[in-house]
Amino acid sequence: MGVIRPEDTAESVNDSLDELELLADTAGAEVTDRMVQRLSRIQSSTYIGKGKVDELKDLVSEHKSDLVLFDDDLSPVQLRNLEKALDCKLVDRSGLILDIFASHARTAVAKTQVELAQLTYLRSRLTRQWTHLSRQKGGIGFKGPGETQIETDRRLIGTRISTLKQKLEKIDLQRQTQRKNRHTFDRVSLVGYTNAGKSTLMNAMAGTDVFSEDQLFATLDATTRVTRLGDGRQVLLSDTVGFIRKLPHGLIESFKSTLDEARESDILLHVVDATRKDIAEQIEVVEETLRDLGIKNKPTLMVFNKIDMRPDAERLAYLKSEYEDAVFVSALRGIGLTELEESLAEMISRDHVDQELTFPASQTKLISRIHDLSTVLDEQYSYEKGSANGSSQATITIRFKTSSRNLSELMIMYDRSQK
Ligand SMILES: Nc1nc2c(ncn2[C@@H]2O[C@H](COP(=O)(O)OP(=O)(O)OP(=O)(O)O)[C@@H](O)[C@H]2O)c(=O)[nH]1
Ligand SMILES: [Mg+2]
Repeated sequence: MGVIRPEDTAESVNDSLDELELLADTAGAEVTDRMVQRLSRIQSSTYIGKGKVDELKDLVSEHKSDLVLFDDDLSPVQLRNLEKALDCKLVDRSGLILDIFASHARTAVAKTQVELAQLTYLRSRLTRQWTHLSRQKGGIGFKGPGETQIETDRRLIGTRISTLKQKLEKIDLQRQTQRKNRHTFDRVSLVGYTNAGKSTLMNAMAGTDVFSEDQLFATLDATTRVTRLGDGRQVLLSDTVGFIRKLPHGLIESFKSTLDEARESDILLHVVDATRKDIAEQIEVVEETLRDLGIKNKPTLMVFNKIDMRPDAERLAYLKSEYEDAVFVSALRGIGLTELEESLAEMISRDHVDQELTFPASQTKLISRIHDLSTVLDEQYSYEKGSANGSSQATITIRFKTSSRNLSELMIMYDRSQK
């Protein structure tokens, strides 16, 4: 069930419903029919108009459907009223996405993040009359925590949420330490719409074996690997979770640990499925989600993927003129990967800056950090005659090249040492 509001076009709602159908397919449901309603005002009690509810009920009994999926998020009251009126299980878009995340979570981190997102979603839907949740047992709609939490109340959920948050904070700290230790490499993250081919590209570039599948949200946790580019330079490449329209906010927040990888990288590779007809919208959704995550102003290379599938020639020509620096690849067939690596290497060098610093040679920590984080171009010691007692102080002048991100860390250290 989709709704066309005055600000929507019928086409965009249709695209969104196509995607809901893909989501349903990924979750293991078979779609028998779809319905849309043009609405200038959302009905507070049932979201859609009363006449439409009756039509929907007829459709449900005609197909003997087990489930109605709503493309928009419903309030607890709307959910309850509709379930009652339709006498059928109801899941909204966020609920469905959470469900897929729950069944795809493999790693401990992903599982923790999904559980947190589910409970946040659940808590926002708890009302005094929340018995309808018991109907969502089995099949689509809350596997895992949803089911086990049914008998608990808000307070218990609250406690569990803080436990999970603490657990994730601990993981964040560990990951931060790990990331610190591998700072010398430039960091590149693959971002993009779900199913664009990020994991396939990761596997092609870094020789990894990340699970990739024609499914939405195949990847839920970050994988990072050192990879060597054509010019011999080594970078850290990370693959991470994909984005989608109307991604539940709680989910984004819960996935902070996984998305930190992108947040802290030097360069983003924005992977786009060039065969999609709603390409512009997918790009927009990714850019918007990145902004929501506070990931702004990162040097980004656009990578249009799946060119082996012969995307529409007109669209391709448009993309080439609109995104001059973009590369066109097939991650699956290994087409265009050399060009991709060349463009990436060039971007990295562009992001690197020359810097010269002079400070007392006794600052050994700063010296070794500079060596860790940059390519040292020149290093000179000089000895200045000290004052009265004739002691001399050694000064070091280092010239080095590093990424802007590493430079800011070094400058903080340098400024501190000057005090
Ligand atoms: N024809 C073709 N298919 C591709 C290409 N790259 C990826 N695919 C297919 O597209 C589907 C999705 O690929 P993934 O690498 O899992 O995509 P992803 O962006 O990691 O997706 P999520 O992790 O689910 O967000 C898989 O079936 C891939 O085989 C390509 O260059 N050409
Ligand atoms: Mg993936």
